[in-house]
Amino acid sequence: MKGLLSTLLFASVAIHPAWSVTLSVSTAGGNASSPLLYGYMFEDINYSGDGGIHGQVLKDNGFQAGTAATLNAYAAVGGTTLSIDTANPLTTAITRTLKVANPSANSGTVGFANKGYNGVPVIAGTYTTSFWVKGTYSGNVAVSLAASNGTIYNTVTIKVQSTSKQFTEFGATLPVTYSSTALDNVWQVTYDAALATDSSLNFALPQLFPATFKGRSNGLRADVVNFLGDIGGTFLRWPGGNNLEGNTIATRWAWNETIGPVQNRPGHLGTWTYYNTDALGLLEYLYWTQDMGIKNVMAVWAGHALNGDVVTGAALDPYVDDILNELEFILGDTSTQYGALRASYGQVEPFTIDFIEIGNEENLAGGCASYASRFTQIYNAIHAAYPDITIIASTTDTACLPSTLPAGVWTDIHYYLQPNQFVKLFNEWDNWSRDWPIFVGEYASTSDNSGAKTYWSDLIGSCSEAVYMIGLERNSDIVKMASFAPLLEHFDLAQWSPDLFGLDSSAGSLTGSTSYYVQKLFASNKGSTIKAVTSDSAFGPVYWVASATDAGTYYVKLANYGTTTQSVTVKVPGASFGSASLILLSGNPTTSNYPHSVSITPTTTSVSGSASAGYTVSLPQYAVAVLVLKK
Ligand SMILES: *[C@@H]1O[C@H](CO)[C@@H](O)[C@H](O)[C@H]1NC(C)=O
Ligand SMILES: *[C@@H]1O[C@H](CO)[C@@H](O)[C@H](O)[C@H]1NC(C)=O
Ligand SMILES: *[C@@H]1O[C@H](CO)[C@@H](O)[C@H](O)[C@H]1NC(C)=O
Ligand SMILES: *[C@@H]1O[C@H](CO)[C@@H](O)[C@H](O)[C@H]1NC(C)=O
Ligand SMILES: *[C@H]1O[C@H](CO)[C@@H](O)[C@H](O)[C@H]1NC(C)=O
Repeated sequence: MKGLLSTLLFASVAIHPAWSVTLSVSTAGGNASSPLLYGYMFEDINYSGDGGIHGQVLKDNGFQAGTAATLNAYAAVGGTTLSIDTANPLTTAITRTLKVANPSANSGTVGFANKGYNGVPVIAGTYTTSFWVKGTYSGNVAVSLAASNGTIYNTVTIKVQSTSKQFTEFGATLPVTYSSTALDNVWQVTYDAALATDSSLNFALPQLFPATFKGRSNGLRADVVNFLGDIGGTFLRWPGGNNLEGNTIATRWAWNETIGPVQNRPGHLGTWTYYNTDALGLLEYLYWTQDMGIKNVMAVWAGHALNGDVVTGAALDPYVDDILNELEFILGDTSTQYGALRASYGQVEPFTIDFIEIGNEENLAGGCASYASRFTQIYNAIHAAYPDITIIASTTDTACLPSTLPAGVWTDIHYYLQPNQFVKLFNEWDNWSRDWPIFVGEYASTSDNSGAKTYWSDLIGSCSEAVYMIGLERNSDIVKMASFAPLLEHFDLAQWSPDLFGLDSSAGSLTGSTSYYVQKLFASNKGSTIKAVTSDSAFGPVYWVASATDAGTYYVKLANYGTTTQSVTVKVPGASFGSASLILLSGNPTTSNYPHSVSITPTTTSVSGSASAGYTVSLPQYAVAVLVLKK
């Protein structure tokens, strides 16, 4: 029954008779389009934070998970014996360190390696590296990037004078001149065993960073942020997602455990089955958005964990206070307790927060019944202290919301669907109350039309997202923001697929899915006003939206959700343009991009024609395109 239904749905789309469409774009009037429409959603999932966008590339560097398996990220060099030592903690947060016992001969070049997240990236550029060591040693220590067969790519020598009394930190920059496509490169520390008068040395919290974005210490990978920024999004929703909520109240994302020197951050078990080091913490998120010049949509914990536990009424008060402390840390001046704490970490100037989302998907996992009261309690506290911040409720479901939403509140809705389901939602917002602003905080086509889970987006799925996004943009007077999710995955360590883009440890592995290119096409080519369009046929299989900038550039977005090529003619009566170009994403409908195998990317061609006679373009099956008309 299910199979028959999806066949019928598919057929109804595929046999549409139109082979050509003529659109006429009005130059007059139009609604203002939300300037923030296309942005990003981020949480640490599929190693998108640790092992992904965060710059630190050594795995289990603080043994935070506390399991024996964390030793698997390490390898002995020169016959040493490695063990996890709890008797020599670095700090009260980093309680486990690596004991490196010399071989019995107590001579030779010895040490240990860290294998990173399925390999350490070796990409030409300047790395920074550091480690703590305890134990008596006086002499040189070499820190290298090496192939798994022992071939050294680059080395830096550090003079180390350490004692058995305490941990001392050593660091260096490491210029890397070679890029490697291998997936099993390592970072390694080697030294002369004869110079270690103790039979072992303890190493703690080793760190390795490729070039970071804007050169920040404990920063983000510059290559990953640049790849993200290429999309052209306007905001970042963080730190979750389910990873904000926690599987239990105890494992929620707790802002105050993610700040300060990394050796003071204990990390926590994230929602997505692995331990987060929290080296990507509150300040790192704020630098991320500040350095990219995008807005914060910060989510705060709303008294509900994924196991269904909720905290309400007076019991919620301490958590509301905690949110106010968090906001004081971010926004307070240095005369405040938490503003002063921020300054003590090197950031004197307060940050800017424009949007706060209260919880995540509070309609789910037993959160609905209590959300109205939890939302109201948290809203009242934040709004009283920060009336200019726009507050977002994490569901549009009226059953879970206060009967009257306070003026100015936006609501968030999420969709993980099959392609045909997205196409059916094309006009979802057409009749929505114009007084009720919408944030589509997560969406992605995650399975094909038979229901089979997609591993990595193909053109059919991405085209269906484009159809849905055209519906969003047509309604972007009230659809204020939208963000695809999840954002990023480490290809070898993913817990959820598909994601927007991904990487592995090899050079050149950053890979945009077909959906990445749809996001980029849409975010990078948008006007400030939505223009009325008349046409000689109804929507489907071709969908469109037109917008114009104040300077008079017109963008006509097009998607062909069908199996036959469509000819589309676009006229803009009364206008005239000096150039017309088509940015087209097309290819085999069921093809996906993979690392080192990217076959579907946009192409740009110029289009002949005129505003009055029209510009005619050809849209292959499942193509997504933007016609750009410039004065
Ligand atoms: C070791 O691996 C590197 C990198 O893959 C390679 O260039 C080199 O030829 C290998 N050396 C040996 C001896 O196999
Ligand atoms: C963080 O705040 C919680 C209260 O929400 C408190 O129990 C905990 O001790 C704080 N952690 C640190 C490191 O200050
Ligand atoms: C929106 O309202 C119009 C006019 O009442 C109606 O024709 C149309 O079907 C509605 N669209 C949706 C998607 O409900
Ligand atoms: C502007 O918004 C109204 C709904 O408030 C809608 O009816 C109209 O079609 C929109 N105009 C354009 C050009 O999108
Ligand atoms: C991504 O993570 C989820 C949640 O941990 C897991 O269920 C899924 O199998 C993972 N996906 C892949 C492709 O590894």
